[in-house]
Amino acid sequence: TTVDIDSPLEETADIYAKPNKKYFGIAKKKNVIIIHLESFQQVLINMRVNNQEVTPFLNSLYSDKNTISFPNFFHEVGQGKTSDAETMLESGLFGLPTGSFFTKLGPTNTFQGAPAILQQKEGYTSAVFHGNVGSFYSRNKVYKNMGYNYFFDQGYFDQTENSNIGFGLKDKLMFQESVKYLEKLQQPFYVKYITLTNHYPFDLSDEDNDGFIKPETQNNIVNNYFVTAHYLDASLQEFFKYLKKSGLYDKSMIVLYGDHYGISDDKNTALATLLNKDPSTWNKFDNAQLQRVPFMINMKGLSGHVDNEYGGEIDVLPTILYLLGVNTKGYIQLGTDLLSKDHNRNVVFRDNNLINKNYTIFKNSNGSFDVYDNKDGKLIDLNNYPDLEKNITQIYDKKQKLLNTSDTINNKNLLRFYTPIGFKPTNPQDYDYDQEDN
Ligand code: GP9
Ligand code: MN
Repeated sequence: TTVDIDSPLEETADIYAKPNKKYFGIAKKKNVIIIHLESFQQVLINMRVNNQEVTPFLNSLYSDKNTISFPNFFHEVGQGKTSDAETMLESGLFGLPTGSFFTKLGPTNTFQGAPAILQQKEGYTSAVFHGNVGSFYSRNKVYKNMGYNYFFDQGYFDQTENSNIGFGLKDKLMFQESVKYLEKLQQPFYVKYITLTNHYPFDLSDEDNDGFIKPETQNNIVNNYFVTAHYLDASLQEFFKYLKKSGLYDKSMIVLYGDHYGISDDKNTALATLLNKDPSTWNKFDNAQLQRVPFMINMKGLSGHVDNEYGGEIDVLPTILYLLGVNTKGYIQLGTDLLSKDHNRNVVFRDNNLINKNYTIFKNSNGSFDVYDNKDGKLIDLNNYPDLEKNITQIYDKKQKLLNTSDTINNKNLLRFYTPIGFKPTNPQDYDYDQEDN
């Protein structure tokens, strides 16, 4: 069989947004610190429970004078959750419709990954910090294919009897333990912290709770979610304190994003009571609104504001690269810079449903569309708006093609046949951090 690389390439060639001069390169040669907020939903920002702020530090960061915040930013993962959020961030391609990209394809596929691009174009050193074992999601293999210089997994951190919970090291300890490595990294660096404590089933021991009183909905998972989110928030506050004290803050751009929901749709009616919404009228429109996750860019000197642009995880890589002054022309990346005037404003979920500024759009199994007006959450009778239906069909089909193209590129490992001009293919053998390869 022949592998048709040309057609996916042609289909993606027009996905390119002209950089916004105001932002292009404003973070050039700065360190980049990505903070992956595990299971963290935007709804937590500025939320109060029992008269306490759930996430006081992130709230302050959200409206900080040096932060650009995107309240209309959505996760776009399927079953691959964390792994597929990482995939979008590092590769600019979507994760998979079923299963985890990291587990299924990450160890064998060719990437033009963010760490490799930044190393080659701007001389960045790269590293990941994560409190779980390195073989989880095959990260120890996938990161080599992405060009990560270092991977500090659980084995690199001091551990005591009580230092782990759930999948691994508690977030506060992960940040603390990372410092001894971070300080030795060659600058500029591109590092990613993948937090872990705010993960289902959201367990936290009492000694790690600083007195936060959890809500009392009928669902205990929902109640506990607020406790671990509060803990994650406090761990970030400590880390920022360190960054400022050490002086690293002044030389860095910090990017925070939530990877996916923490509360699954079937528990959202319990959440509804805390949002002063009526659980009895809760529907798929409401579920879709809760797929918002944080996306914030914080940097000294950045003129901060809340940017209401609609976007999703697929847009993170081009956004970051543009801020660093790296043009992505010639790279197969399927999102667009959120700060560009050409940004594509239709956000596609991994199940192909859509959301944009005006509408939340679902395709039914019989082929018809359910379209909700974002203004009032009401279902629109498309019989009265034939042009709208036509327009939505076009957008849906275009995004379906985009997801299919991404799947083709990934499933057939097509990037092994395509190297952008000026990019040197990544050799996983150049990297050695297989402390426990199993
Ligand atoms: C595991 C962690 C969780 O190391 O990243 O992954 P998830 O269950 O959220 O996909
Ligand atoms: Mn996750």
